[in-house]
Amino acid sequence: TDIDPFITGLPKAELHLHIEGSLEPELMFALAERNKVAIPFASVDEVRAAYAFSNLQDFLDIYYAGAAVLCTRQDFHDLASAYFARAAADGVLHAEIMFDPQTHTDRGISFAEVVEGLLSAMAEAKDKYGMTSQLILCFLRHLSEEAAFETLRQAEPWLDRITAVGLDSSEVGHPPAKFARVFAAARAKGLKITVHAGEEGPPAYVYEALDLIGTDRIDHGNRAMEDPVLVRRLREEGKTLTVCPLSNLKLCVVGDLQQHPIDRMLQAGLAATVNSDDPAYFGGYIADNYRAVAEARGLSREHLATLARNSFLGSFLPSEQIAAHI
Ligand code: ES4
Ligand code: ZN
Repeated sequence: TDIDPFITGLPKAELHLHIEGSLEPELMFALAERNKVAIPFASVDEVRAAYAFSNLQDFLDIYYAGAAVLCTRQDFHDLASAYFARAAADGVLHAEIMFDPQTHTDRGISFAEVVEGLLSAMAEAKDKYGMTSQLILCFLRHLSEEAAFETLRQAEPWLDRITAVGLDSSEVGHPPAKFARVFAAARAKGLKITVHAGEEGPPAYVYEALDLIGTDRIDHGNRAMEDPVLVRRLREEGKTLTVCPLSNLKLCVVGDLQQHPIDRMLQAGLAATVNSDDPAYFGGYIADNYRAVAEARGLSREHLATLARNSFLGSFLPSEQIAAHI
């Protein structure tokens, strides 16, 4: 449609992207072959057919199985390199990349292998596309506090190249409070913080992310809309929400995109952004996400420009670089 070039041409930052979630089935097969890792699928078509999820856990089971083909620094480089090419084509000028070290270190892959592969692709993206990027190390919330502390210890030699820490994986039953101490330790090391909250979990988890962790951003935040007091708080604090419409659809956080809250979030004065989450699994990259809500919710170009502007305002870039983008 005629909105496509407008969306692609909008300068955008991607703030919510799991790099392991950008593993396309074709690359999954190529890496399975290269590393002699067995995967429970016979073909690329069979992989795509398995991508029908009824909730977050359904997805996570397949996402962690897919990540098993990632073994070497070259694999992580190739994965991120493919993402950056896709993001550049969508008009992304800055990308904040989440990665899940525990998914790999628990299989015997070293932290160094993961992070060095990502960093080399980030340097390449700067050279090739002029795209800036940052790393967000995510702790898996279904694992223990002690395991998160151990991951933070492993990251120590790279902390000058890691911008932030995040909290992802199975939300319900693993409230932010479980990780308050490890986030305090990360903050003391100068790291920014972003927490998945209110995707499937209740508004209480969003309060915990704010009150017990002091998070800089909320990843998703959909269910905050159930609590008017919380909405007012998020507005007054100018807290960025990294919303992922196609993810919300595929994980049944919303029944259909016509019910997506993105425009109600903007209407409420929230600093909402649009992002792709796990694009290889959810059927689209960032421009697809903008297009999907533009169509389903009838967003104007002004709304789309506000979302894109919010992405830079909510980024972890230094303020002078933010100013240069808006
Ligand atoms: C995730 Cl959509 C989502 N939610 C929580 N954790 C995740 N890890 C990767 N994608
Ligand atoms: Zn996510």
